Amino acid sequence: MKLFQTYDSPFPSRVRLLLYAKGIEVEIIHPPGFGASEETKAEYLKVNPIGRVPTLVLDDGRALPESEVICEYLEDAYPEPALRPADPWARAQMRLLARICDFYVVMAMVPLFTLAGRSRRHWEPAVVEAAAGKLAEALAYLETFIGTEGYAVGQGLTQADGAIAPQLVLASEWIPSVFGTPDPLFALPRLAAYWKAIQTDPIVARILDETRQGIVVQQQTARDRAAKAV
Ligand SMILES: N[C@@H](CCC(=O)N[C@@H](CS)C(=O)NCC(=O)O)C(=O)O
Repeated sequence: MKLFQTYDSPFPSRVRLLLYAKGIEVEIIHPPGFGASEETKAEYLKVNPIGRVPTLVLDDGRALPESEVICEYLEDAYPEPALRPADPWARAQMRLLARICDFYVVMAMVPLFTLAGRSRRHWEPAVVEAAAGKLAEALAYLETFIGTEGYAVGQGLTQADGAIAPQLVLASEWIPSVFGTPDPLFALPRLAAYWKAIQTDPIVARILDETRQGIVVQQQTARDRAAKAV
């Protein structure tokens, strides 16, 4: 199998968590037209018409986009070890936490991703403040539902940890460092305790390391491109 992905994005990280936990080997491919490349995305759109990462491509060529759908496929195709709780309520909590990330946390960060790609003179403080406020609201939803036993749900790794942890790198590390805003986790003690605990899980630690390094590479590439364009 092949995984088209980039290391800075939280969505493929969520898929890699399952791959690592289940010991599934895949070929990792940086899609043409993403980040380091000058190519357009035309070639990649033939693989995934949505044009986003990740995409899982099976050995027979069938391609599956969308991180949540890929995770569910991997769970069905490679059930052991399970990263989906057996208990229906716990399973619903896992899906709820992942959905909060996809629908509210990421959406709150989008204006900041957009600003970060533009020169600082376009960074209107009101836009930054509004986005930081929306992000704090979205993280407060996670605060309500997050588990208190070291993992997002129950006492073991689930798909929810893959959805949440890479987004907390962006929300709690990258955004404060780039925009000088306070760490939103200061006001969210349960989520802060979760964040501290989950980083001690070796598989989560691995995807977080990869995410942090991916962000550094992506930022350097953006700076190099901006310098070339001047
Ligand atoms: N709903 C999608 C979201 C994927 C997504 O938005 N990926 C971003 C990177 S974070 C992307 O590929 N954006 C297009 C681009 O960077 O050109 C999923 O869960 O896979």
